[in-house]
Amino acid sequence: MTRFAIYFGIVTLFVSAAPAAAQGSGTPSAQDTTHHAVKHKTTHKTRHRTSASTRSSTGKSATAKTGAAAKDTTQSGVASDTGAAGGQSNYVAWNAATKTATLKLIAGPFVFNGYGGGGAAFIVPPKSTVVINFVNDDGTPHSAEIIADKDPMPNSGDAGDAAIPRAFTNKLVEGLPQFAKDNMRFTAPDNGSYRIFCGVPGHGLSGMWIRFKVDPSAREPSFKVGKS
Ligand SMILES: [Cu+2]
Repeated sequence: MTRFAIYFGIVTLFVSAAPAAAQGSGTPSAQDTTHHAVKHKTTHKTRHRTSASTRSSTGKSATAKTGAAAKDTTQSGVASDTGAAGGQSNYVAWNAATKTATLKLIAGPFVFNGYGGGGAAFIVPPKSTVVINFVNDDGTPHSAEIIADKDPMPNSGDAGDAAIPRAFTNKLVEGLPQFAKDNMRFTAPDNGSYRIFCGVPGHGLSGMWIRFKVDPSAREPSFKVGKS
């Protein structure tokens, strides 16, 4: 008797829940449709990137992953300095012996090192070894990729479309979470103008990009503020 009552209760529950579910998914609003389209595109791109992501996972040290959240005082200290125009040396280091130009690239809310919309440029000598140490200092996921300096800017990152081989961070489309780090390392070409942009969908178009230039007349790297 009680068993029947429970069974009857479950059946009633299913029957009453069914029309509500059908109603919910049966008539999607226009907003829902676009949202789904974006989601689909994102997952597709992410899947597309997985083969390329092996580059980052092999090149990355374990400390970059685990130590990121624990100690980040240096990064946040520099990040608070981003408003100051004179803070170039905080971001750039140069090893003349190995011709290695290192940039600290701090992702903030739609900015890199406090600048967006091409408002700053990382300039390096030709054929230098470039190391870009990316850290996300923001609550929103971000990434970085070096792309061609041309419009229209793509909506999202694509490792296969990087203007320089290996010049992109891990989780290019998904974005690296807050305090996560990744390093990219590549050899600069002879010359050229590029953009460092965030590959998370919509971020680059919202202004999250700065310039990257290989200048044949440069003797050492610099981080120059101002549109160029
Ligand atoms: Cu971003």
